[in-house]
Amino acid sequence: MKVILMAAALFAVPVLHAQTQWQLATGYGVNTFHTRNLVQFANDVDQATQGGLRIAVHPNNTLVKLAEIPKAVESGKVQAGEAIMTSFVGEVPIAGADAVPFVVRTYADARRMWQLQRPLIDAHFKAIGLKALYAVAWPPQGLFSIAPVRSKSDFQGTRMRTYNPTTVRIAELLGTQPVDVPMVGVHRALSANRLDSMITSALTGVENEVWGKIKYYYDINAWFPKNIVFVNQKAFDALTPAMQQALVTAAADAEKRGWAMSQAAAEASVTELQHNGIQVERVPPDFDADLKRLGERFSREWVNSVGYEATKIFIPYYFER
Ligand code: PCA
Repeated sequence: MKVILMAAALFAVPVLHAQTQWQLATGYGVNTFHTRNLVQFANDVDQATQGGLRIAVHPNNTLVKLAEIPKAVESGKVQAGEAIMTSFVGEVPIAGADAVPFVVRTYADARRMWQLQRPLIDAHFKAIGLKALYAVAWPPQGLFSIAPVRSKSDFQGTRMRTYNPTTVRIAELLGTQPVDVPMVGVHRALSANRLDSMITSALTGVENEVWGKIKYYYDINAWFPKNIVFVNQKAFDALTPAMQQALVTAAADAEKRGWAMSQAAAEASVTELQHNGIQVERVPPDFDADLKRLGERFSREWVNSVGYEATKIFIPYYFER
């Protein structure tokens, strides 16, 4: 008995402070670079707080489905989440800025857009009880198709995979039928002949091994959507100041690391599509002009729906370089 008590006392020594355990839900798969980055972020927090704050990452929609993650964190059902920023547009219209087509064309511009968007996101998130930690861009969005695409009319009577309000509106403007499919379900939807085309990153094409069905990838470089990692503000406020600081520092590191991972994946994945027999092409000039017109129309609609705040991003973005 004495021995057991001594052993218990020995084990008790390292626990100097109470441990906080958080659940973090994400809608993306384990192997996606966003999730790998997130797991490293959680490990960094664990180390920096000496196990004081443990974040359990639940990938692949297992804890909460992607579309429901914002509300689940707002209500405190889970303490933290990662979602594509456009899943907030219903509550925070400015969150859609990074999915307006043909505005951001490079990673440098995507970073600039995030710098302009961040103060607005911080303010809106505060109002809904959230704290933004970091955001990382997906690689640029291109057009995948089973059949060659030469003009807008090729989309008539076809089905396009969508993943957010922007892709739904684009599908409508192209005259194709939107089919909502989560990223992790693209392979299955293609195998079941439910899709003819989709706009997403080359990386998402690679991770879903789309080459069985998809024959063409058009590098239209349409936009750079971002994922955002956020926590319930009350859960954050309940941490000790040292833990809060550790979390914010680890988030800044994760943001830096994530953008570098994204850029590396962007280049590698286009090559990988080619290696697997997908033709990587440019769209014909006439169709390109149609796409740009469609993008302009989308921008006008977006500015109109967001109102004055849109100018706080677009005016400095375009005129204060
Ligand atoms: N992949 C995700 C979002 C953007 C991207 O490149 C998806 O297709 O759902």
